[in-house]
Amino acid sequence: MNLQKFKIVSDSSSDILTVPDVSFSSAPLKIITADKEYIDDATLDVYAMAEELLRYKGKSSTACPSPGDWIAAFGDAQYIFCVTITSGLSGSYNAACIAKQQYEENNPGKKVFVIDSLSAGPELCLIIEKLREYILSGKEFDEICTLIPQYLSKTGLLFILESMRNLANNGRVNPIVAKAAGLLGIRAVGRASSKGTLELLEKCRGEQKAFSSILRHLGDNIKKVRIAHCNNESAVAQLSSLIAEKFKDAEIKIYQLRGLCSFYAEKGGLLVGYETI
Ligand code: X90
Repeated sequence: MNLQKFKIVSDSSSDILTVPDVSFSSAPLKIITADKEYIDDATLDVYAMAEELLRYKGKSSTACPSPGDWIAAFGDAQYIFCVTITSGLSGSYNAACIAKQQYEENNPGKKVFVIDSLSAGPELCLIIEKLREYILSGKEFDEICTLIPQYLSKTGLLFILESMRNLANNGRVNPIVAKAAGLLGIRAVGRASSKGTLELLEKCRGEQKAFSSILRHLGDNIKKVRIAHCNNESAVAQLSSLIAEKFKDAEIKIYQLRGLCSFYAEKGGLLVGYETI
């Protein structure tokens, strides 16, 4: 096996900055307000950004990587796995496909496999972990290209949001649906649909009801869980112990969302990526 031949690349919606043992680059998205532009890279103070955005009442938007940004992230690797945020809500996947075409044309023999996660955050994290596992176990590029779409059929994303203001203001969710999460104490529980769009499952009064809803929607056969939060340490700790209680053998990891997901999930938001057996 020649490890150096492989590289994993994702946009910053994966919240991942490094991958142990495997070459990795992140293509940052941008969060834009009238006052400033936040670049979602390793230097961004995500906690501070989420607090600032909470007070900010003006217009804000986001921008995905351009094909040129993606090509810069590819570097000069021979075999690249490129994981993007859902094409249902972002132009990132399209830009990555254009970048792939250019990169392969300009570098005969080099190959890029673009993976539309149809999701965001922790589900991308699981996909990237699986790619790493395949690469380290010595699988060939073509074999991994066949295996990874099969893996995607076993993963999913659930979420709990306290506000959908930024999602609605940027046309990523129907404003009527967004209202559900706008009321004090109401949590919107939802999932990434099979088309990679946001699907509301339940409106829950209070955090505990939202946790029960997540446990119910996780089903019965959970192997791995990745929970990411936007400035909500206490909720993430509670949810993770409830999941650990129900799924004794599940491997659970928790972490803080980075910029793009924090912008859309907003303060308090929780994203739950899972892998079923
Ligand atoms: O500017 C861009 O191209 C980025 C647009 C991204 C829009 C959606 C980001 C969602 C982040 C929020 C809750 C999870 C929803 C998942 C639905 C697939 C996370």
